[in-house]
Amino acid sequence: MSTCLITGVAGFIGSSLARARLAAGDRVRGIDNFSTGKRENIAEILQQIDFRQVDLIDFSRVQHVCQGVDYILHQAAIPSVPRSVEDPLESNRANVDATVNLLVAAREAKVKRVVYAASSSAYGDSPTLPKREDMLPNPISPYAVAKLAGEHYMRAFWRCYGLETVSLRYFNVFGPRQDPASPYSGVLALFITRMLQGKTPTIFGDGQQSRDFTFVENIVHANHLALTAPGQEVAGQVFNVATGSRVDLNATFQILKKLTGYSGEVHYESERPGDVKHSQADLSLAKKHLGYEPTVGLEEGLQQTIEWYRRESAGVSA
Ligand code: UD2
Repeated sequence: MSTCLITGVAGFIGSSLARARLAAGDRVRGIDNFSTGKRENIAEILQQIDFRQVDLIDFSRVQHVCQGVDYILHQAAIPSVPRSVEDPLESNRANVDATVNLLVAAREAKVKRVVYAASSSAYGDSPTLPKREDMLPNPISPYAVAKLAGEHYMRAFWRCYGLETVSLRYFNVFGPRQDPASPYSGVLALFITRMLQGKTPTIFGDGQQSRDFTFVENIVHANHLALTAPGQEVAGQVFNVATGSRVDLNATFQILKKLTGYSGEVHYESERPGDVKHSQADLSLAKKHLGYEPTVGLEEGLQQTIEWYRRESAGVSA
């Protein structure tokens, strides 16, 4: 039985990974500092995991938590482009310093592999679509720079110390348990919860910006493949994880209208600084080396997500 450490386990991606690793028969250790994660995301699995409230900035505690660990799924981060534009120091601490601490501790503890939640934001505003991993990165926000720095550290720890690392560039992940409560929340969590409440969503810019929105189950699947693929296929590498298609925000709003039954309008405000215009993944590399194929498409993922938020709001008000 392997012990898998999940950082950011109380986040919506980390908590989905924890459930999947438990189902796969792993022993799961999870850490979170609750800066963006939520206790309720792990409430129902708390008895099955070894949870520790640890901040990755605290190096001696990170060293301790890595003892006896076979694999790490590193999800802990402070996401959000606009949040990083407002506070680049915070973004750097939580996304870069924390990652370096984890890598040093993982190497000392002889961890077998670290899989890292990298971001599609690394591509920035380069015009070519779809985005391929061999394109020159062009990050345009502090968040994008920080996540890209994490990737480079991953590769450096493979090259310099032989620690097996894999970076998965997630493209705009959404799904159940994603926090809709912050102005920095992902657009789909914000739109769905507002529209279910009959409140007007806001589009920043003209709504023609497009995203490769990826349902969280695809991310869980890719992490499983990244953990189990032979080292010679994946160590030191970066892979896109997405659906391979894109949809603009105006069209997304129309799809959500149909799925939620919302009959109101959308409000437009000026574009956010640091925002990327278009994003879409080329999945050839992930297919070739990980055997990755997306398993859940946009509409099906949206339906599952909407159902989850509906049930949550019914539960909260009951
Ligand atoms: C970036 C990354 C994504 C992930 C994420 C973490 C890109 C292409 N994607 O997502 O992979 O790392 O950061 O935070 O860089 N918007 C509205 N109304 C709202 C909220 C957002 O119009 O109420 C717009 C926003 O301006 C942007 C789009 O929706 O154009 C998506 O925004 P987001 O915050 O959900 O994610 P994004 O693309 O910054």
